[in-house]
Amino acid sequence: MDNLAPAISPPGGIGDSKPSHQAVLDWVQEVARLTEPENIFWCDGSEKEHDWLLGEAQRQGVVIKLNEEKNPGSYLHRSNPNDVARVEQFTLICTPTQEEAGPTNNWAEPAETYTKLHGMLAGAMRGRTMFVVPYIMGPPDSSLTKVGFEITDSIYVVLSMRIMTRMGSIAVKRLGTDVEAEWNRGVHSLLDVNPDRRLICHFPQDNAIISVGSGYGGNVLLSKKCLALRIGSYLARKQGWLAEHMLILGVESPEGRKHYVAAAFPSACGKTNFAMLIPPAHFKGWKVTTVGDDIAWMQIGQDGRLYAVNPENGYFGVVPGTSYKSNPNAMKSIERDTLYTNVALTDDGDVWWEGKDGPPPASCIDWRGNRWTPESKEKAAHPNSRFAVPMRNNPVLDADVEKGSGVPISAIIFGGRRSDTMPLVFQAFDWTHGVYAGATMASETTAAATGAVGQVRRDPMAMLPFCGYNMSQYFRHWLEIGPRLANPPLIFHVNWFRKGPDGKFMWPGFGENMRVLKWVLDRCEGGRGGAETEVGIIPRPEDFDLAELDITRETMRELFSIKPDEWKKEVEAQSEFFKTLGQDMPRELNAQHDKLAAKFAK
Ligand code: GTP
Ligand code: SPV
Ligand code: MN
Repeated sequence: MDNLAPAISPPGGIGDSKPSHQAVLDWVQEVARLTEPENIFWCDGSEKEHDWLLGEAQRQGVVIKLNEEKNPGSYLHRSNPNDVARVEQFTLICTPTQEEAGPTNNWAEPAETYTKLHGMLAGAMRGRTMFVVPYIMGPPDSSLTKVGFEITDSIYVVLSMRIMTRMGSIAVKRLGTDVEAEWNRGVHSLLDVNPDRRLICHFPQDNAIISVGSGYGGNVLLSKKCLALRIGSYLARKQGWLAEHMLILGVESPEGRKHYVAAAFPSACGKTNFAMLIPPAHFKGWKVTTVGDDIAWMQIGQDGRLYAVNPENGYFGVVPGTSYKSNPNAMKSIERDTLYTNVALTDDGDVWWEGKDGPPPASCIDWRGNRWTPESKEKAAHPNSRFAVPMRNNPVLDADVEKGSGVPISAIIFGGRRSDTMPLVFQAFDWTHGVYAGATMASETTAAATGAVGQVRRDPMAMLPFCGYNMSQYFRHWLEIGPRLANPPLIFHVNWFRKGPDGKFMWPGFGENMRVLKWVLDRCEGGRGGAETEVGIIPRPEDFDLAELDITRETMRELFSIKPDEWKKEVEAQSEFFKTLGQDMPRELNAQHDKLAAKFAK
């Protein structure tokens, strides 16, 4: 078999910054004995190291350098076509009992799974370099910040981790020499990138992750979904905080009043776009800033408010559909220093994707490496192609993104991709009802995970693929947080994706979502009113600013309509979902369900 990742030999002064923490050294030796790499590369995150690794990655064809004029400092990586998204069916939570993982997770017995993985990893890095990547998740001076080490045989992973996390000596320093300190052990090997030998395994009790057989995104950047969400949610429950699949944005009025909002939408349902929103002209003087675009870690502050930090240091964003029209701030962010995965390459070394501004190129190389023309049947860029870019490139990065104590959250928004049933926005009656709205969230599946696209499934709080323990316990944890907050955020539910009879989205979305955000803020400030419906509070026409927007009253009525026939089905589907969660479901949520069901039982 070809060696997918031949060893590299760094010159002196590169790859040799071995930490002194004994437990780290012991663990690395143990993994090296098992995987038998040709050499070990200790990453320090320096510029010098980065430059050298980029050279090697190009030499090996792992990345292609893009046209320096058009895309300074940017590169393209193509993953194996069998390996282009998260694999939920091969993602395992390995807790001592199945009960702890709960019915929404794929569970496996830890000892057996370790044995199986060790079998797969035996000799897996022969002829390869084993990289040791130290990183932290969270701002350097936050009490929530966690240290992780990822061992990998993929240069692409190293290059990506340097963008997505605070990587290198900063983590080694933070860990110090205390052998008792908490840190995450992550082991990744490409093996032979074979779907039959692909497993993403989490051992929450051991704060450990082992990922084999993939080279793509969330499967292998172990900091992200694996640590910050799956292991993170497990630690959060134990330690009394929240690890959520949420963007965090700041929004400032022309008068200088500022709020922060956190929002959970499932994968490829608009978090990055919402986090970088540019208000339409009518909202002159309003500013939206980004704290995070995918993950929020939140804790209760001394003043009884909820405070959020973004554990990440970069964005791993969906490329297709990104344009100066839909998301100018994302476009500006990726003008330089970007590592693309699975987009198309033009003959002049530029990148292209479906939905980019301007006409398609007459000819280019598609994400698989084949010649593509506008006549081709296949997409030039994979629907789940991604950019990885440092968050400092974002022109609207929030000033408090590095603040260790986090930013105070005024509102939490849940939302899914629903072509019917769900109104544009509603406010939950109270915390418990808000938890219910999050717990019963559903969304059409997207290309972010392998499998069918466009099927409605329950995705509670956008955490279905990311909650590292029993979902009922997770709901209980949420229910318990509320009363501990003297000043809890208000909770809302949105749906940008409702369709009209013509099958088109009724709401223009993107920047126009500012109008929804504005109503949310008005509610937080106790200003504007709303009307109570069966499912929550919705804005009355006079509460909702539509100035300078070309939309009919009829469409607005449709967007906010609560249709009893649709809701009867919805209530039924929610009830089916709760049944699958078993006996442990918090009574409060079942009570919420019964209350809602009664309103539609006619
Ligand atoms: P992950 O990175 O997978 O977690 O995705 P995400 O939630 O950050 O989604 P993202 O912002 O990347 O958007 C995903 C897709 O939804 C893109 O194709 C966007 O163009 C599209 N999208 C985002 N916001 C809107 C919106 O308001 N309306 C419509 N119609 N589409 C949107
Ligand atoms: C998601 O699917 O929610 C992502 C992309 O953010 S990945 O990191 O691949 O999970
Ligand atoms: Mn995501």
